[in-house]
Amino acid sequence: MHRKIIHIDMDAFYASIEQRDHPEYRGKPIAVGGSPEGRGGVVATASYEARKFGVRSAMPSKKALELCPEMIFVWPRFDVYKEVSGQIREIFSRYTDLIEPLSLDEAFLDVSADKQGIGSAIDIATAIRAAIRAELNLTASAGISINKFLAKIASDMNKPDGQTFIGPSRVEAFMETLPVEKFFGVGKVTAAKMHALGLFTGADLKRREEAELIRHFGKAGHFYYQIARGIDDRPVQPDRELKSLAAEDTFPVDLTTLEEMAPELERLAAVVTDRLLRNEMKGRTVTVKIKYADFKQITRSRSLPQATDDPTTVLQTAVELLVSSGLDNKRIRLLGISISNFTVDSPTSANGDGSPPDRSGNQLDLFS
Ligand code: DCP
Ligand code: MG
Repeated sequence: MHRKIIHIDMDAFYASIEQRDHPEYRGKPIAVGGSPEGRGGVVATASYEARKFGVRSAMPSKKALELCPEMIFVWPRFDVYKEVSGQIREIFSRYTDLIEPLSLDEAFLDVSADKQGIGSAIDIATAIRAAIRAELNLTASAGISINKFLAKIASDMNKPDGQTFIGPSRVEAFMETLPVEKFFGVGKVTAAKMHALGLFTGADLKRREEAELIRHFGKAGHFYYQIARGIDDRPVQPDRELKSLAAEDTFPVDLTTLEEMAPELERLAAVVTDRLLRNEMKGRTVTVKIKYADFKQITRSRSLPQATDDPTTVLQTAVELLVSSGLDNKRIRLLGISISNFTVDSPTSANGDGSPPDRSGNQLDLFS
């Protein structure tokens, strides 16, 4: 028996809420986030009208304005987004007790038990999206399949306001044509390495022995071997708690000097603190992970007197930890920063509704 997994993702989440609440923004290109004049202003998300101009999440607002001169910039209202997030979760809970939120606007649902006796996962997804539209005046997209990996990919295939079903009989053919870039956990460096090995699609991966994939990719090799066959047994975990947020990067060429490493740490610090900010979390412990050219790996941690979400503080701590690890004659192939020991702004949890916070970008989750 296959499981029935749904991945739901709201369409242009922050922007759709702003358009719903401000009729004058409807049908217009809007960007939620920092203004183009403000220092460090970036777009959190853009309405679909704005995306036609090429505007994307995380783009500097200045660039967004260049691409789309009539853009309306809207200051985010996180309290409202959290409230809506709680409302969509309440809708999910009518259809299943197994809900794993990934961020404010995204969750996995295991609907195998079919709480309402609706009959099919496709119909359950349709009902959930209809309820979101009717009650909240917002649209969501859904992916329906036999596991998390496929459901997540499917929810993106018919966006906005659509859903895609990848049934058991289609799984094998679907995985064979899927480009390796779409595989969870495959970043730019891994993709380049796969291409160099002649691995471009799921079919290419499937032709290799598991031992070979593990030799090239370590523990991840096992995951790639399984997923190329459409196998992903990770359960939908309703109350897994987030212990740390991490970002790391493997470099195409080993780094040897602090001058080369500092900009990388700066970028990693920006990524993790951005995630903290998005979840309204702060952490007290900064950990630096260092992997050397010979694959030996160390971590160095320091706890700060106060929890922080400040990129400069995180960067400074990370640089100090890196320097104190000793850089003489070292060749470094990977650097990572993680933040742990969280305090949460709101009294209950990061999302203000008792639900766990965003871990969508937490790559460490996958292979641990
Ligand atoms: N977000 C952010 N910064 C990013 C990416 C996203 O602040 N770099 C926020 C704003 C989004 C929300 O998270 O509205 C959800 O992210 P999604 O990636 O699901 O993007 P959207 O829901 O906005 O659009 P889509 O229709 O593509 O899902
Ligand atoms: Mg979304």
